[in-house]
Amino acid sequence: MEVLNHKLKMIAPKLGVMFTLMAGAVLQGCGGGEGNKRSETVDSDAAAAVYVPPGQHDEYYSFLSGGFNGQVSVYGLPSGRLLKVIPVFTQFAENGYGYNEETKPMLMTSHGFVPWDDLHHPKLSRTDGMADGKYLYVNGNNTPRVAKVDLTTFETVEIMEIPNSAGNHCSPYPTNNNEYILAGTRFSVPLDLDKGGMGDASLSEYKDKFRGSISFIKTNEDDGHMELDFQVLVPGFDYDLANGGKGPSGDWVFFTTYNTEKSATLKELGASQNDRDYLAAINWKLAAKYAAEGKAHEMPANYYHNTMDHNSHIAKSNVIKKVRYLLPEECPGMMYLIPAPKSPHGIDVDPTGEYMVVNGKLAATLPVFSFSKMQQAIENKDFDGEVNGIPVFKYESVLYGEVQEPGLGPLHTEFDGKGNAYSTMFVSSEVVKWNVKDLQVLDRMPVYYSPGHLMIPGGDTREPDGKYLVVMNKITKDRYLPTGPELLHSAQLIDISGDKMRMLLDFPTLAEPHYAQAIQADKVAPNSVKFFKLDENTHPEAVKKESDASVTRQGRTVKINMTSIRSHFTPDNIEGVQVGDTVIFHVTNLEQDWDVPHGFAIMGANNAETLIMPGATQSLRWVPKQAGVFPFYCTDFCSALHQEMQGYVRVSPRGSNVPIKFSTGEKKPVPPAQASVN
Ligand code: K7E
Ligand code: CUA
Repeated sequence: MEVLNHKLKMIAPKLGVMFTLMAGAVLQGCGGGEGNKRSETVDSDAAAAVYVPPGQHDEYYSFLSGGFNGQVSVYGLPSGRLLKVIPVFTQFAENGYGYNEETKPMLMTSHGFVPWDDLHHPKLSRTDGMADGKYLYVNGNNTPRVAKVDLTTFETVEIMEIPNSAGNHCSPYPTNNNEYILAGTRFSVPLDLDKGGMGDASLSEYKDKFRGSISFIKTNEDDGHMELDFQVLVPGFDYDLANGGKGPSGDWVFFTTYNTEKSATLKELGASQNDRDYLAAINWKLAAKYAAEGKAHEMPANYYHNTMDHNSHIAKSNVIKKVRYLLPEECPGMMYLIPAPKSPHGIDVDPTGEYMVVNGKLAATLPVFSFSKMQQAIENKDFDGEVNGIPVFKYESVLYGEVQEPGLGPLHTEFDGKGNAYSTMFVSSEVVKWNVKDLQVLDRMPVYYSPGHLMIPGGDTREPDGKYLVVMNKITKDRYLPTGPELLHSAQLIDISGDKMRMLLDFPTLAEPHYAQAIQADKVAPNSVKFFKLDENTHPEAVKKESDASVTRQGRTVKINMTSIRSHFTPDNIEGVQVGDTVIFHVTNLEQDWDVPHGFAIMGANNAETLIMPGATQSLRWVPKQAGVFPFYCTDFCSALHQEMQGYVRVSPRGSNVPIKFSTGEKKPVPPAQASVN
């Protein structure tokens, strides 16, 4: 979006000329004017349409990406209630994710510990072309990664780094039965096929040395475990967005490309010289077949694959040293290029799988390509040359038609399952409804302001649930009470059940939502875990009864195996710690009841609290730098005596002879002192 905004400003005068004859209303959306009037006349029954009475549940879960906060926010629809924030690529002080010892490995990469990313696209796992409510896959854009959130716990359980990639933007796209999760590079980079990874090259060698990659991540049907099966090394364009086919096109996945000029500098100009860029079509099934049949080469690699163990709740990192790759020029029939309007953004495939909509953000029309015509063109070898051995179709031979005057700056499209498509217009600030068959515009809804993605529950699946549409806007300006220079981004909920769109609700969102997904609540809610079973806790430092709690010293490390239950920690009095020791609190929450986490925090710790779910064990590291008696306490108001849920650690000067000693309560005998220091 950052590039886009600027690019649009640059070409705005040209577009202005191009659209002088267009309906005035279209151009006014952005800055207010006509548009505002319609919004001010929100139907009087709009409130009732989104009202979920206290104590009742929403009809849908929606998962909004957090963009530059590296998280996913979960909202109920239609109410717009915020239900949860799921940390994925970002440390989350609120619950200790990325701060406590168990979750730190989740954020390890070949670049070291990377506690942040830019998360754009949530995609639900699929069965038979429909969201199945098991997992949510998301991409990390900046340090290329794909993560998996388990929807029984709403926790991030797997993160895979993507080698040979830079700017993992067209990612992650599950195929219709989750066979593969596809992830493409945004930035091409010079790949060193011998030594592996990125090579050293001059930017002036861009055209010859830079390449993109599309990663094929295989998933295990039983536990969803990911594995990078192979990559396809593609020409050195920029790859923007992707989407999988369905039905007849189910074996295919489509990627928009820009900078097919292969310009290494000032891309806002350099990447806009050609009138057309490409929509890349890849037959993933054929690619998998080629890879299985020995067409793949192997190169060295170095990437992390981090997984969270379900029972111990401990994440482990696995470093992988090889990757297989295919070259399109060696794999006939695997990849084709469709000329598309210059610098296209979103690519969206309709529910029937026949129509591919290319959202050419700089284009005056919205082209819709036909999958059956593409098949025909392949059969007739109806090509217009090739690029790096990849056949290029003639625009006309694969084009179904163009939506005329759709609006300005089309970015993304979703479908309602009733034959209609809805596209966001970034520049003219509107959602435009059009018919997929006759390509006629049916309705326009001004939105506030400058929409990016939009989402209809199931709108990217075989059978959308065409009742609501959520549009995620980039600019908030005057929509809410001002909060200084930074405003939360705004989402708007639109009723699409009738012929005309109906604006229902504005709600603020966290950081910058790009894409979102939604699913009927009954596909997820019944599987939601209420607490972890203490019996099944395999954490090696778990303490399952208070009498097993202990404090032990090993050299300069003091290990505190502690329990928490309403409303005390065992032990709550600890002595014998010295300045500069590494103290690790392993806290097991003994509760076996829903919604009774205990938090643990200690004064001066250089990390965060950790919030321990019932039945789980979590570990917080603390290195006291001063002598004194330091309180620790439970941070989550868990009972009427929550405020009493506290304790002390005595820290003596380095080299002191205070023995290790710990207790809770008066009755418990103090265990014999452990071996003292050094
Ligand atoms: Cu359009 Cu990253 Cu999907 Cu933002 S992207 S809007
Ligand atoms: Cu435990 Cu508050």
